[in-house]
Amino acid sequence: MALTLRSSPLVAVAELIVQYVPGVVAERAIKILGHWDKPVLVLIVFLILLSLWAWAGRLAARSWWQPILVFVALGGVGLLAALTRYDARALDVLPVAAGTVTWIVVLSFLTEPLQDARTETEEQGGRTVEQHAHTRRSFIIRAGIVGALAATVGIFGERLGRRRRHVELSRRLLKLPVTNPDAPARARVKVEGISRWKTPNSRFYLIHTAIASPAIEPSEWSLRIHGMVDREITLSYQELIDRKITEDWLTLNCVSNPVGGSLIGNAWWSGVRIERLLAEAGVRAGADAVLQTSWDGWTCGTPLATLTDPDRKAILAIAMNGEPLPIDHGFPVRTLVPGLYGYVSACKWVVDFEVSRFEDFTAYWTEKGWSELGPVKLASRVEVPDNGDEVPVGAIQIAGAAWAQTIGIAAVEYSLDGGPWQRAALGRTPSDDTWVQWKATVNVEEGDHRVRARAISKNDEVQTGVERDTRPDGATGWHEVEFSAG
Ligand SMILES: Nc1nc2c(c(=O)[nH]1)N[C@H]1C(S)=C(S)[C@@H](COP(=O)(O)O)O[C@H]1N2
Ligand SMILES: [Mo]
Repeated sequence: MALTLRSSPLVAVAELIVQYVPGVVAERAIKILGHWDKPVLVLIVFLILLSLWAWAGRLAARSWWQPILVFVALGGVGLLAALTRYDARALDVLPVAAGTVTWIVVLSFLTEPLQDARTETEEQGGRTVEQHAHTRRSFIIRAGIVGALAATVGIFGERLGRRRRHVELSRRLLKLPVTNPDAPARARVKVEGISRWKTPNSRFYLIHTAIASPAIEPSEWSLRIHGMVDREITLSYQELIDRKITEDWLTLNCVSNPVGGSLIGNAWWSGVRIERLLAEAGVRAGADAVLQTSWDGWTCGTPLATLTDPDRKAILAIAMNGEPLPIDHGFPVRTLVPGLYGYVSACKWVVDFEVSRFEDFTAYWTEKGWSELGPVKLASRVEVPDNGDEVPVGAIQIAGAAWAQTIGIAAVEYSLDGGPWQRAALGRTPSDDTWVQWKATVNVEEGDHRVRARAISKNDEVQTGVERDTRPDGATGWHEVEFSAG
């Protein structure tokens, strides 16, 4: 529930059964039960579980491992059900795993006094009435503790999940005036194994400090623009989406992305230009930053100039790839600023814009030693082949991506086995704010090989080979991949 997955493993198992029950049986059940069919099915699954648990409890009297086997088998069924759903995510493993571990721990906690009593009985050849009473008492106390804990966690989790489910429903029912184009064909180099140019929402990396994403109803949301402005503005969600919506491709990346890493994605975003809002508020002279605050209290400081520059196209985004922002990506509204790392710009669940000066505040990450300004660094990576791949001898395709948002990529070069730099072919992107795919064909002989890449920006900057860590302002260095041909 805390993870706010769509439904519990129990429901997943019920759905799995629905999938495999023959049509006639299902029809008969629906005829008899009407729309109670699903609750009844869940109840049946639960009753079956209950009897299997009781059985596992009985087995525990004889051996410690037999009930574990039962639990693991049950967990296996839950896992199968959870992972075969159409919208399965890796995270769906967690509730099942947590559940299985809980069963095992709780059973051994409950039966421990009984085990102790049994060893005593075996040693002493008999038991007194007091010993029986003692065993019963500690068992009942433990059962009470477990029951109370389960109830608390259950109620708390349900509360937590209920809110998110409601927001998720509001989100799905929203009809926003946005589009969802496919990736332009010319942007794609079409090499097998390369990341998709347009990252699907479900594959887009996630970074946030909140344990559970805030669940915010659009009706509850507002953005306050204040601080060094002539007129304070408070904007409701409706007022925001009634404004002119602009749309564009943008590649977002994280300052913590290591060389060759995957904390980067490219999507079609829809939103409202920030420069117009700030113009309405009237930014006062002397300001050089906007301190953005999220619903969950996270903050970031964004250079004011990047928000007021019309060429920069910074937006308050309301949609990602044609859908209202996913909750985890900042629903209902987040900020996006081309050319800046997320930690200084891409505030999710954003509710407050304070026009200010960098010298007057520190934000969440700058307080922890990360750089105040976070311009994206010119970078590239090799995606095909992957580290450790086996490729055939002869001509093979190599490919990857490069990015220098707002500046643009002029060229990508690769070097095979430390040889001279060669130019790769580039995909043609609609703007300089997205990553660029590159590809080349190389000839490889049998044996081990390595290939590295470097990008050259439209400012003639050549990506540096100097290796630096992500902290404090982004990693540098050439990405190299090792593979073998045979
Ligand atoms: N509220 C909030 N917004 C946030 C963050 C956060 O921790 N909390 N992390 C930032 C960082 S470091 C990055 S890289 C981007 C990631 O956005 P994504 O999760 O949509 O990919 O969000 C930014 N916005
Ligand atoms: Mo980040």
